Amino acid sequence: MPIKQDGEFITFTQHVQQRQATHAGASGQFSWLMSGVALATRMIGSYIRRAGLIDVWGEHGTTNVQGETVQRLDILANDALKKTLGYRGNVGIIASEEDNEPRVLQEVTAEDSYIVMFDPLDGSSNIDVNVSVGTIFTVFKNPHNIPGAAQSVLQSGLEQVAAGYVLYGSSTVLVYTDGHGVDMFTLDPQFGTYLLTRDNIKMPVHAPQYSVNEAYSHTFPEGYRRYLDWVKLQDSPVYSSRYVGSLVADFHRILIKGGVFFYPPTNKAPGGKLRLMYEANPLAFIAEQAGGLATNGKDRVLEIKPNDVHDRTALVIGSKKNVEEVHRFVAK
Ligand code: AHM
Ligand code: MG
Repeated sequence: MPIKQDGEFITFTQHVQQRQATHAGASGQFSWLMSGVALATRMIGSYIRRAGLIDVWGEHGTTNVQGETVQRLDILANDALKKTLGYRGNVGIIASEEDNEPRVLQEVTAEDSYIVMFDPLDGSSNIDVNVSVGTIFTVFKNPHNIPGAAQSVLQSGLEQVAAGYVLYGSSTVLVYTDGHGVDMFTLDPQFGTYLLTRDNIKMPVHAPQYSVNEAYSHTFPEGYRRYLDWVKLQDSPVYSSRYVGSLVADFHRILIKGGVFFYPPTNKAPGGKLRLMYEANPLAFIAEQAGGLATNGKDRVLEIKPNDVHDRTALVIGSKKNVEEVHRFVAK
């Protein structure tokens, strides 16, 4: 129930609590955890809004485990999440794009302890130029029978308990699923809280739009190149392309308006560029919950078995019929 004229509203934390209340024996720990994620993203959003005024722009002078240049805002965003979740007693393990290894925050023995994985600031190339960036997160149960954080995090996307992202755009929105549909919350800057603005979002089944970094197309596998030839010949409807270069922004547009995003294998990234655990999986969970599809060009993303927390994957994600169109060329 989005905000009504009479001023009735639901905050993100209320929403999570209400959902939890329907689970028998729920302890409230999960909503405490999610309120930590929400708080961290408000902190990150505030750094981004003030970038240029406070000294946070530019490179940090280091590279991460994946060999990418780390931006100063990447570090601030990572720290905001780690510190906030560190105070939530039910987070056993966290894993981040910016850290080499999953980190055990605390040895939690309670049954309802969780693993949280995130890309603290997605869309690094857009940080310094006022283009939308985002935070992506996903939550798994912490399996107590598996020794070692590195092994505990290697669960397929089907095991996700909840996932979401925050898009720091012209407004700040939090999109969230707990496996019972997709809901969207908008940050009210005056209240400093996320309010429900759209519930049970369903993606259009098809839209004449595609999103890809076409400059690399000469290095894509042949099927993707044939799709790109085909799509330009369509005249009813004519397709258009949109590519922000921040996955969260490109995906969000598709969630609302439909279409397809794909990042195929390239010469530079033969296994795909995007990270399975904290980029593809959470967005795949949301896409499917909204009636869309997400694959690696062949297989369902959510069924891929990870070998490493930083595994990469090719990604084709979006409206059901658009993904099927890409598959007609690619999945052979
Ligand atoms: P990042 O997590 O280091 O920001 O990298 C992921 C980003 C995605 O947001 C985006 O879809 C993609 O990289 C853009 O890559 P490219 O610049 O190769 O098109
Ligand atoms: Mg990213």
